[in-house]
Amino acid sequence: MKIIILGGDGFCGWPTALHFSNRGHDIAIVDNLSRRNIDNELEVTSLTPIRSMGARLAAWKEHTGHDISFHRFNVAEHYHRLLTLFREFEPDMVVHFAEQRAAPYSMKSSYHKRYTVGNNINATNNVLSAVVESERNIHVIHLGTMGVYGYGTAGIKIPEGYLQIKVDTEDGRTIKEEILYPANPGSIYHMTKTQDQLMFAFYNKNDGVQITDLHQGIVWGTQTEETRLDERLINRFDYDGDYGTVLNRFLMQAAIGYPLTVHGSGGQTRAFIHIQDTVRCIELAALNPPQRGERVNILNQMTETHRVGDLARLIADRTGAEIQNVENPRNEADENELFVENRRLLNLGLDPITLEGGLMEEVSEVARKYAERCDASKIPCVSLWNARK
Ligand code: NAD
Ligand code: USQ
Repeated sequence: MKIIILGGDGFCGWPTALHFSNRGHDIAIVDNLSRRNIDNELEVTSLTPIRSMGARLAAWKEHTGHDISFHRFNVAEHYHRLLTLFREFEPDMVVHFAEQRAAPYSMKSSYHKRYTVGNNINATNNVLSAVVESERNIHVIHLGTMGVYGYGTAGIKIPEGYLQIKVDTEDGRTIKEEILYPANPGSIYHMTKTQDQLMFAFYNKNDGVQITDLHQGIVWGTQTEETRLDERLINRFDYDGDYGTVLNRFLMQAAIGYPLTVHGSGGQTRAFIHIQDTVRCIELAALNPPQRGERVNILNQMTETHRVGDLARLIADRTGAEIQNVENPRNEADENELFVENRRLLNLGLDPITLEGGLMEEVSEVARKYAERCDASKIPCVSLWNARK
């Protein structure tokens, strides 16, 4: 297949590009390097020493003989470059990662809110518009989030995208319908993902665009089969208060002897998936596209759920790290249950990497190895959701 990876320099996009390239697909990466520029803005770097795109691609060619082309432009702004690429490269599939993905970053200030909304919504609309204008049958795979559902369960397992409802009519009949699960975003970033869902529903209904939306949980881990081949291919590892996600932060904090920063009581339950499984799930989605005319294909891309406090205890038990309950900077429930339906990817053949299995390997292979690169002053979360309360 010919595949364009939008956001292919990022944490999920880079290993996905290598995974598909390794399987013989023809890959083009698009990225405007905005994530690297945000590192400059926040005065922090990936814990792992990520190389320039040129060095990454040269190392990949050296190891595998495969070429990957790189196109540096802004998907949210440079519509005609995107359309031209669709026309000239003639992709069968586009994987769309090109969004600002950190909830804390999206809540820092009005600038960050506006940037996140403008970037994410325009990027998604441009992708869909260009697919239509290119007049090609391109399967769009989007990386969405479990956060579109909110983290409550209303007493049911969160279904894969659609909720079955029954509505009583005035003339006494009961109508059964399936609707998009009601959106309940907890940050500006998550809100953009709920708006992406509406764009997918519209372009799918109006133009028949074939779309798979993967509602992914929090990704942990760093390396995949391909990024491990050479240090020049290493994946990024965010640990700072804005971009670091909870489990990777705890792993790094344990490695440098920093008390694990549990927000509030730690009763928040979230969904998780290892980066190697992210890549496998995207491949499964690629191999099983929706048919033309079929509604948007939504799959919950997560393998386990955990309470944040339990994760901290698990890591503390294994590493001897201390735990510190810090005041929660976010406006979120301190306690929630989370039951998630994830049978669709399991039925397609996903065999998940478990936290039990992969945790300590991650601490020693990555977090301890690069611990001296950590700037501990960047660990606290300084983006306050509830500053006005
Ligand atoms: P990331 O920030 O590491 O990667 C995103 C990449 O997209 C970056 O390289 C960035 O430079 C690029 N990009 C952003 N806006 C762009 C634009 N307008 N034009 C061109 N390139 C642009 O993020 P990630 O962790 O790889 O996440 C990728 C996707 O997966 C996101 O959409 C995110 O919402 C989703 N996701 C991530 C996680 C996670 O835990 N990391 C979990 C669930 C869902
Ligand atoms: N948390 C802590 N301590 C920390 C950091 C976070 O207790 O040091 C808590 C947060 O308060 C929150 C939970 O851990 O309750 C998860 O936070 P996170 O930063 O790991 O994840 P989140 O903000 O939800 O965002 C991440 C990705 C995002 C993706 C989302 C999937 O950055 O792109 O969409 O995970 S999900 O959580 O399923 O919505």
